[in-house]
Amino acid sequence: MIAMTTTSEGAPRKFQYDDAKVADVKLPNPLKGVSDTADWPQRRAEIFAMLEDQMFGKAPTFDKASIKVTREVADKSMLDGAAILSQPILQIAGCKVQLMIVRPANISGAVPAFLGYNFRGNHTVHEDPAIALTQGWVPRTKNNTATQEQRGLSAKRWAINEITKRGYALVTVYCGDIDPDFHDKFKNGVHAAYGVPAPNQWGTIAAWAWGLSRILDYLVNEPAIDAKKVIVMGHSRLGKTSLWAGASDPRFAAVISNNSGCGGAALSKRRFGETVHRINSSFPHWFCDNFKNYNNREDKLPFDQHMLLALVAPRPLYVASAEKDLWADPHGEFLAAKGADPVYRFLGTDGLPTEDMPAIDEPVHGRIGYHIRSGKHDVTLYDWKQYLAFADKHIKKASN
Ligand code: GTR
Repeated sequence: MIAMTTTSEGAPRKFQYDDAKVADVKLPNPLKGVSDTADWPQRRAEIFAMLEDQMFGKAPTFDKASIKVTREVADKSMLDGAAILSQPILQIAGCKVQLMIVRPANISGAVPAFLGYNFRGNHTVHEDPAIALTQGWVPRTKNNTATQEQRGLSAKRWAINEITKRGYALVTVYCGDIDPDFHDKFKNGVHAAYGVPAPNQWGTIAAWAWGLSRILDYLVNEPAIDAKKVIVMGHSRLGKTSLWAGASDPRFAAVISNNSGCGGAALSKRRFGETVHRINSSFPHWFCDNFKNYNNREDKLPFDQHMLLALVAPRPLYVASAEKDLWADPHGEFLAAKGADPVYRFLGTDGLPTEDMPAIDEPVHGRIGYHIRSGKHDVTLYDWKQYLAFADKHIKKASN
């Protein structure tokens, strides 16, 4: 089936949803020129430089000593006493970044954590009225302003009870605190402090990823969090972000991509579902301008997304798809994980322990984890249960 739809520019486009019609794509070899593990750091740097220059854009260096931390409210008990909520505010490059940290109340030492952005404000993650209402621009709301009615709106996407019960903290931040998700030619968010980016400099996804590293700069000094065990997680556009954060910053202990699709875990060269041209037209601010050179020219890309995944190696990596999320190309997400597997194996791990795409709701949890869940584009309790089992296996039980 080929479905017709329109881009935000109004141009009608055809999108491929029939796997049988997708040509077998030839993927660049991530291990090109590598014969010994000692060769990998140089090859890794080459791959990183390609993705940075041609896709995400280079982010500025940052002096972490310039982060100022304030607290407007004291820590507070949450989840009927089972958890503690703290909400430090970080001043980063002129932006006020409000953290929401929920940690288990029964553990006094530092705990491993999941770090991930939310789409519409910390107050949407749980209905607790103590959670600060987001102050900046918010999408899909009246006057782009957060309101009390939105409390807990996205709670289903955040398994806070399960996360804290299992001995992990959740650290979440509204992505718009770092860069609001609309194209204003880079006048707002952290871009404002650095000027309009050159064609090879950071778009919004790279800015969000950079923001996650700044938050990690802070977490290193946060006694409640074991900063060596921070798992960066994101859904959809924020899954593209978690992958680039994990690729850019080796301090992230593990990386989770939930339904990240085009520009995330899905192979671009397959042109299945969302394409490079479409994503660059609908969201011209997400990637650097150089990426637009590949609009309708995916065959010319010197890399594909399996190489983004390989940049996480040998750290634990989880790629999750959803059966009905064809726009994100579940099969292409699996094939990218499979394409990263040789690097994981080369570096001495079990990689992705399956040749063939697993059946629906049958996860595999090697050093690369993968599942395709029944249902649509979303983050569900099922997804979180897999991430927790994966984190228990690869992060919690691992020694520092
Ligand atoms: C869609 C976009 C996808 C995905 C998604 C999301 O509109 O085409 O690439 O990122 O948004 O973030 O929910």
